[in-house]
Amino acid sequence: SIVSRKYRTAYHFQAPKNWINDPNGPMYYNGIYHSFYQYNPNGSIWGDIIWGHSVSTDLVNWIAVEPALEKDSPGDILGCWTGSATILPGNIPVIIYTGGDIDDRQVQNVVLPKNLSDPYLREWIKPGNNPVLQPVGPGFNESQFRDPTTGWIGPDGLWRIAIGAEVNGYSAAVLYKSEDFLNWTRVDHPLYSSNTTNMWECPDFFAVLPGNKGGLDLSVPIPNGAKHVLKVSLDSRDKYFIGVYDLKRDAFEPDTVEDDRRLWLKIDYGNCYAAKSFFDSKNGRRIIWGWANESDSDADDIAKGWAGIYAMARTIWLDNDGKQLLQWPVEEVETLRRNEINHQGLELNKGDLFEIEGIDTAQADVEIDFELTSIDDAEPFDPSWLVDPEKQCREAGASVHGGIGPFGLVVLASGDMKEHTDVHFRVYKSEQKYMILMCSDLGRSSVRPGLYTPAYGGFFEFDLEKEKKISLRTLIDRSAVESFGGGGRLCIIARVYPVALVDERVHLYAFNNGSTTVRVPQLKAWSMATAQVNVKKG
Ligand code: DQQ
Repeated sequence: SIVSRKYRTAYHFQAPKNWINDPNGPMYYNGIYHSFYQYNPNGSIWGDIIWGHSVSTDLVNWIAVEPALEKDSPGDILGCWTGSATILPGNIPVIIYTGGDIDDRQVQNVVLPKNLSDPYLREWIKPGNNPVLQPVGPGFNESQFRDPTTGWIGPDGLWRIAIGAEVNGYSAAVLYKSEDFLNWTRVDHPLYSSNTTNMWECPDFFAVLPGNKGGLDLSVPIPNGAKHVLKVSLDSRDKYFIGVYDLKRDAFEPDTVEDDRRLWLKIDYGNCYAAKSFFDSKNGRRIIWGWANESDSDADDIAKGWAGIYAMARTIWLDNDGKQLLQWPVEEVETLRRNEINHQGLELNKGDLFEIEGIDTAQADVEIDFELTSIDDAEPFDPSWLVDPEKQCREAGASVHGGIGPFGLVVLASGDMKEHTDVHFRVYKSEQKYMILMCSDLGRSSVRPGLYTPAYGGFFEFDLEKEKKISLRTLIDRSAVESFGGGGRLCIIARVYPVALVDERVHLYAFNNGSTTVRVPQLKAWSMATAQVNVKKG
């Protein structure tokens, strides 16, 4: 239908049709990027899950090939769930994934490519060893044992993987060792565990060097000075710890852990889950993919005939101070930029709305810098806000005047302004520093009833004395609004369904509703071309 086409994204990853959820086994191998994905071949809601498969040379344009994994063995007859790819010595990729087995248990299986000379690696073979791991052992819960990580090499030359599990009521990233990726032994302690949460889904474990945008390959020994990151998925978000991988104990030790898990850092503060990263050996960077679900109803998804997209592939690295990850859309996405428009030296006074014209405002990339004319009016920051930034965003929406801010972008707005999505900042004064609240407010994103329209948000620290400009980049892609604040310190992807997108031109504005004037030294925006994302030929 027309509605389905209007909300379908033009350059965010999607399957040709039907439901997708978690990204699986992303990898770069012999010139090709592979995206596997949790896929329902029979409809646009979750179920009958197998592994869809698409290939790309640039992470932007994708060709759908046949599913890589079907549920056709006793070890995965109830579903081929999430897993990861690892490149073994001799340049042989292997996938390890969770199967829902014939006894309704969660087990881990491996598959190997049938033909290494097929550039797309279309066919995968299930060796007789499967399942290679079963949920047996003290304290295990056989329906909470899934989502193996990519393998990494330990100092003893053995492979390690971690698996999300519930053990004795704890959430754990359980640790296994193997010489050949087929025969695994459980290590007597987890990589890391915690008693504060539900089972950790989709753990991701990788190494990073502070302030270094280059990624690290886990298949080779990790250089000195590296930090490790453990990402886990829970409470509908991807949360992470930065710490050290203690080689003697063979365990992960976070630098800090807040007791209140609402304070744990997030990969994305919006609609993003089950993110998975991989090392891109072509460009020496680490890339992360996350799943952005729909936020309409099942009935809408059935009517659309598709559901689920991925956030743009993002380069991910560790900030100079080692305290948080930074992310930025892979530079390949810039190949889609068309007809650049450019404004300099704008001034936005209280109540100003500056229309950004001359580009396709339904498919755009916007980069805007904000500079404060004064910081005198910054309101005091209250640390208790940190546990629930969404509440802050809801209560201090774009229309609520503040001291400094809200200022930002209004996107996908109808001509009468009944529909609009607001991405904005507010600046608060904390003891030594400034705290910035970034929000993506969906409260007025659509006049359609029955949609999930939260105000997503998060806080990040900002040294206003040193860094003058607060930057915002927003990728607008029909039903996706993906924003990067402070150079990638805080990311928010949202899904929106404005009616205006279906039958009129949508508008884009920069705005300021704070009492302090803000300058925009630089604003650049582009139309984004439609990428070839799994388009069916003919
Ligand atoms: N999705 C998969 C599971 C995983 C969950 C099933 C996370 O393996 O735990 O589709 O979204």
